[in-house]
Order: sequence, then structure tokens, then C-alpha cells
Amino acid sequence: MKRPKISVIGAGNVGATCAHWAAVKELGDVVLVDVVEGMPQGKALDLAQAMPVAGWDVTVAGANDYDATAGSEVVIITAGLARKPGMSRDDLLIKNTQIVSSVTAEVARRSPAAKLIVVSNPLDAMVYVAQRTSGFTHRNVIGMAGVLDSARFRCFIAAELDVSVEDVTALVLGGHGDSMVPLVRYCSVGGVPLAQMMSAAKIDELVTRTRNGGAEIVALLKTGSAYYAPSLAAVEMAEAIVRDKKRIMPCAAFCQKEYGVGGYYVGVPAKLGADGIEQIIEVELDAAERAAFDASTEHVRQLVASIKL
Ligand code: TXD
Repeated sequence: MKRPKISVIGAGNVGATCAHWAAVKELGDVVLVDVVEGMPQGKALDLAQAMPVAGWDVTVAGANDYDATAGSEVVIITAGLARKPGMSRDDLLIKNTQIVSSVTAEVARRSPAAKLIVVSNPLDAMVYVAQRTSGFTHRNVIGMAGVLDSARFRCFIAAELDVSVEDVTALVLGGHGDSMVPLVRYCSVGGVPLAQMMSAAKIDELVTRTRNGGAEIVALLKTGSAYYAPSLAAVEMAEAIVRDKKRIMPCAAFCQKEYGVGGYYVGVPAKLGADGIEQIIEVELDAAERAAFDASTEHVRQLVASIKL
């Protein structure tokens, strides 16, 4: 059987690390594209030379044009500017709209059946841009944020309780930004609701740290934003698609009637498989959760309204 092709657009911190994780998982042949001359080729060659060490049978290629991406099964879009200290994700809107729409047009022409996983910020707006530009069906264009935000919450919970990260499940909904909605009622540790394991004050503290999870890393790095966890989160989503795993993951998915969103991309739990977003799962929200979700969706609406394509 021919190996699937996974293309990664933008070979910066997130993109190159996506290529790394995809190769580690032997998910398929990887193509890395960037505008910077030589850089994707150099990183791809370095990564390709790690394959014999580990015995992973996939190829890794780098390019400045899009021909090598033709026939991709999944394309991960990470091209764009990253935040610097003091910048919000929304500050990237105008520049990244241009970048994401231009790279999506190149990709879509060569891989009309691909599933697109968008990573560039501001996420919920950029996934909208990618869908509009590609003209792909909504279920084939998906944004990555919730897997990362949930992983951050899980990481903090596991560290606080000194338990395995494997046993902590968490669900973070809404837009990717300060208005994200960690659903504490749906978090559990080995099946036990989080509220039975931790005080309300401590939960609040970890929720706040999760909301600021990206900014905490930006402030420490000073020259860029997080990339190890974001890239693995995107590759987990790619794996669910390539291997038709039908995983339930929080994805930025296009919601029409679902959650009463009315035609925007927001973070919701979804089934991810060979057909992209195969189902959106509507969880029951109490009044406070509903209000937080609606506020988050309203923020996404305002961002999208200011986009000029
Ligand atoms: O949760 C999430 N969704 C995110 C999003 C988590 C982490 C990072 N997030 C966003 O991803 C971040 O705010 C940025 O918008 C993107 C990429 O972040 P990264 O940290 O990888 O940024 P880099 O290292 O600056 O890499 C971006 C690369 C860089 O090499 C540029 O040369 C390239 O994008 N770039 C382009 N490639 C191809 N084509 C065009 N037009 C282009 N413009 C820039």
C-alpha cells in the first residue's frame, strides 16, 4: 500500500516540529514547505537523516513551491506570524489572513481531496479563511486548538494531583483565546469528577493558568510561541484522519445549528476520522457554561466580521 502524504506548510517552529512528530509516528511521507529559501529543504534533509537511526520508513522532503504537496491526504497549515510578548492572537489577523489564504489556494489546487488542519492564529478566524479560500466542504477543514488547550489543562491537573497524565481527561471548548471555556464538570481523573479530587479554588487557579497557557510560554521564550505541544496536537488530529481512528477530540469545527452557533468555526468535541469531522457532539451546558461559550463565540464572530478576503 502506498504511504499517505502529509504536507506541512510553514517550516518554522510549529511546522518543523509537526514534520518531526509525523515522522516519529510513521504517519506517511512528509513534505515541508516554506517561503524562506533553503530552510524547509535543510530541515527536511536533517530529519530524513534521522530516519535510518530510528528505522522509520518515511521520506521527508522540503520545498519552496507546492508541486511536491500534490495528492496530500492531510495538509497542516502553520504558515504565518507568531506572537511576540505583549501581542494577542488577534493582533496577527490581517497579516495571517493574507498568508493563510495564499498558501491555502496553492494547496487546494494540488490536493483537492485533502483534509486541512489549520494551526495559524488567530485560529478560529484562520480556519474560516482556509475553508472560504479552498471551497472545501466544511468537514474537511478543521482547526487545531482544543487538543492543545485540553492538554495544557490535563498537564496542570496531573502535576497538581501527582497522577498520570493518562488518567486525566479534560474538555476545553469555545474559541482559542482568552475566552476559551474549560468545562470543569466534564473533567475527570480515572473516571472520578475533578471536583471530588481538588478544591474549587485550586480548579479556578488551573483554569486561569490554562487560559493563559500560551502567553505564559510566549513570556518565557520572548522570541516566539509554543511549539512542541501545539505540533503534536496537530499531528494527533492528522493521525486520527489518516488512520481513520474516529477519535473524539475538541476541534475547531464548523457549527451551523450545533450549539446554536449559526455558521462559525468554534471549538467543540467532534469525531475525527477518514472523512474529516464525522460528527459534532453536543454536550449539555449549564447556564454559566452556556454564557461563557456564547461570549467566546461572539468574540469569534467579531473577528470573522473584520476579515476582508
Ligand atoms: O493552538 C494553536 N492553534 C497555535 C497556533 C499554537 C501555537 C502557534 N500558533 C500559531 O501558529 C502562531 O501564532 C503562528 O500563527 C503559527 C506558526 O507558529 P510558529 O511558532 O511555527 O511560527 P514561526 O516559527 O514564525 O513559523 C512560521 C513560518 C515561518 O517559517 C515563515 O517563513 C512561514 O511560516 N511563512 C510562510 N510559509 C509559506 N508561505 C508563506 N506565505 C509564509 N509566510 C510565512
